[in-house]
Amino acid sequence: MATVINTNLTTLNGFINIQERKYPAATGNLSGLLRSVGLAAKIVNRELTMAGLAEDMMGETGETNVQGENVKHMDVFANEHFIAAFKRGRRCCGIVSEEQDDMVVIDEEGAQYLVCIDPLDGSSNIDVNIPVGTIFSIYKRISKDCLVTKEDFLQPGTKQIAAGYVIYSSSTMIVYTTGDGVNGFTLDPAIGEFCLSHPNMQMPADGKIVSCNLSYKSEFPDFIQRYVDYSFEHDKASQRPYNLRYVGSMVADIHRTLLKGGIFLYPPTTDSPKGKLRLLYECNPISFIIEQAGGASTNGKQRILEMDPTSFHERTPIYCGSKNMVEQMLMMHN
Ligand code: P6P
Repeated sequence: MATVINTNLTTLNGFINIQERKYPAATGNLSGLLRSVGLAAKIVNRELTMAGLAEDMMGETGETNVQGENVKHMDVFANEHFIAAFKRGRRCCGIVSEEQDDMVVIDEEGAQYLVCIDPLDGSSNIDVNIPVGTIFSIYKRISKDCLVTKEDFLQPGTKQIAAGYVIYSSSTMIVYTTGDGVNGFTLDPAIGEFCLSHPNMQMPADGKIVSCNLSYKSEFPDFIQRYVDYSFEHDKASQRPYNLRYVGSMVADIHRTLLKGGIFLYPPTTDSPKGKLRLLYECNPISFIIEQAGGASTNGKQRILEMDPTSFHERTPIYCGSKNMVEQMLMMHN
């Protein structure tokens, strides 16, 4: 019997080309920027898989970043390689990174796109081999005939052109959206390509998983405490108590929520009265993906995507996931 050869391999670059052809006005610049993400993700992935063997890649640099967090060697590595990839790709006019106090201005004639990025989120988990991620958000600049400005980065999340994350785990994946659904690509290290593995990802409207750091429960707003108590009551008809699953690495918790349904909660706490997670390069990109996959994402008062940012590193509470679970939670508020 003839060998059946599976040739319908869709690589990330092939998919980007297909998507680009859907838009006759496309210049190919966004495609080039997305390819830069793919390249940098492969470089970071290679280093992460060997970090335990390269003595100078584990642990901390001894510095603290603008967030006041201890900087890990891999944070610096990821930050430098994503910035270098965007500069080499020549489609980017500016970058806001979790690892940089101020914006990175790139004097690239004609470049229309800017990137907000968390190069390596959850890096405190690297030394114990817990999944970590890169989170990115792409906007079109609004300023003209000048270098990129602060206002270019302070657009609401609804203006995002694209957003995505890389999850470095048992397999390494890129999950992203350009506003036309969400697609997931798994890295095949043997051929060095991200291959389409999760086309048109849709989040279940209902879920049975709650994801939050319960050690802060007594500090949560009342409505969140009520919702958490509701989630863990025994009620067979509504399949409660829900399961508690919390990795403590946002991309890992969000990826599970996207695939299995559930709700992810990071409310304000005493240490983080405005919430811990950053609006520009964590909550906005994650919220764009979640809404594109049919879920919901709110700060308790409004859609995360409708918030008007006022500073590069501002934080926000975030409650996101399965649409019906988020609605149930908001009912506790009202
Ligand atoms: P906590 C990792 O440090 C991070 O920024 C996110 O990836 C994660 O969701 C959150 O913080 C975990 O915070 O306070 O529960 O350790």
